[in-house]
Amino acid sequence: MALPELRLPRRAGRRTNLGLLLLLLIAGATGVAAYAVGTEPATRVVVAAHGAAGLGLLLLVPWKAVVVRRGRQRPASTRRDPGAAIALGVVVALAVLTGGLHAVGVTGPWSALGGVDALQLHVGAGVVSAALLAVHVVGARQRPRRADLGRRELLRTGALGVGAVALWGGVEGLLRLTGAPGGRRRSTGSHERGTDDPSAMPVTQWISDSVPADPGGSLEVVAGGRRVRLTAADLDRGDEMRALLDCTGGWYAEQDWRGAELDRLLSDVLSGELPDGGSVDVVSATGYRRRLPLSDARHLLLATHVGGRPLSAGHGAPVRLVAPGRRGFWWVKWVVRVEVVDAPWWVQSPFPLQ
Ligand code: HEM
Ligand SMILES: Nc1nc2c(c(=O)[nH]1)N[C@H]1C(S)=C(S)[C@@H](COP(=O)(O)O)O[C@H]1N2
Ligand SMILES: [Mo]
Repeated sequence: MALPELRLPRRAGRRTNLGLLLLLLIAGATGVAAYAVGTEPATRVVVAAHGAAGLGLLLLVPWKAVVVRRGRQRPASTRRDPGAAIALGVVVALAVLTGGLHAVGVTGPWSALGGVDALQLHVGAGVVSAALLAVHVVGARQRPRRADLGRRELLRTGALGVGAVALWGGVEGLLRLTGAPGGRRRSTGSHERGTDDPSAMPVTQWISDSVPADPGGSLEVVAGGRRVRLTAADLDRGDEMRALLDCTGGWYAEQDWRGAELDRLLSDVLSGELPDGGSVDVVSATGYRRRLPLSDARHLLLATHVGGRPLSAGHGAPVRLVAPGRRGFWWVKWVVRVEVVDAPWWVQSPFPLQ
C-alpha cells in the first residue's frame, strides 16, 4: 500500500479501530432497521444513515492498512491468530461492494452464482460480519477508556461522520447526474419492477416458504366469538386500493388492488363497531402469519384481484393481504384465516420465521 512513511502513534491505531467499530455497529443496526420501517421519512433517514456508515468505512481504509501492517511487525509470539480478522475484513469488503452494486443498479440475480442477487449477498455478508466482529472485538486488547469520550475524540468522530455523510451524498448525487438506475430507486433503496404489470412483478417468498399446492378456496374470519367462512367470491366486494409493494429483496411495484377492506369486513362479521384495542392475525395456508394492530384495518385490503384480474397462484390466490406503508413481508399471501385477538401486535417475532 501507499503511505510507507506514515508512522502512526499508538493512539491513532486505537482511534481507527474504534471508528471502524462504530461505523460497523451503525451499519448493522440501520441495516436491520431499514427492513422494519416502511414509510417516509423514516425509510429515508435510516437508509441514508446506513449508506453513510457503510461508505464511511472506506475513509478509514488507509489508516487501517497501517494498523494492520504494524501488527504484522510485532513479534509472532505477541500476535493474535489473524484468521478471524482476515475473514472479517473480507466479508465487510464484500458487504460494501454488494451494497454499492445494489445501490448503483447492478442488482443481479446472477445465474452463475446460483441465482442469488446483490442484496441477498449483501445481507448474508452483513450477518456473517456481525458474528466475526463479535469474535474479533472479544479477542482485542483494547478496552474502553475515559479519553475515548474526551472533546478531541468527539470532534474527530464528528469529522468522520461529516465525511461519511458527504461521501454518501456525493455517491447519490453522482447516480442521479449520470442517470444510473440507482438514481431512480426509492427511499428504501428498492428498484422499480413491474408497476401496473402484475405478470412482470417478481414472485418472492420470505425465507423458506413456497407456493402451496392447495391454498384452499375459502377464508375463515374469527372475531368477537363468531366464526364465519367466506369464499373468494364473497371477498370480491369491489373495494379498490392503489398500493405499493416494497420487498426487502430490493424491488417495488405499485398496483391497483381489489377485494374487501378489512375493517368493513370485520364489522360485518361482528355486526357492529370494531373494538378499540387489539390486533388482527392474518394467517396463510402455509402457516406464514403476521399480526397487525386492529386500528390499521381501515387501511388494509384483502385482495382477490390485481390490475383488474384474479391473483395468480404466485401472487397469493385466492386472497392476499395488501398493507400499504409496510414492507412486503407483511403482505401475507394465500390467506386462510383472519382473527381478531386481544394481544398487542408486537407480541410476535419482528420478522417472519419461514
Ligand atoms: C457489515 C455490515 C454492513 C455494511 C458494511 C453495509 C454497507 C452498505 C453499503 C456501503 C451500502 C451501499 C449504500 C449506498 O451506496 O448508498 C449498503 C446498502 C444497503 N444495505 Fe447494507 N451494510 C451492512 C449490513 C446490512 C444489513 C444487515 C442489512 C439488512 C438486514 C443491509 C441492508 C442494506 C440495504 C437494503 C441497502 C440498499 C440501500 C440503498 O440502496 O441505498 N445492510 N449497505
Ligand atoms: N404466505 C406467505 N406470504 C408472503 C410471503 C411468504 O413467504 N409467504 N412473502 C412476503 C414477501 S417477503 C413479499 S415481498 C411479498 C411478495 O409478494 P409477491 O410474491 O406477490 O410479489 O409477499 C409476502 N407474503
Ligand atoms: Mo419480500
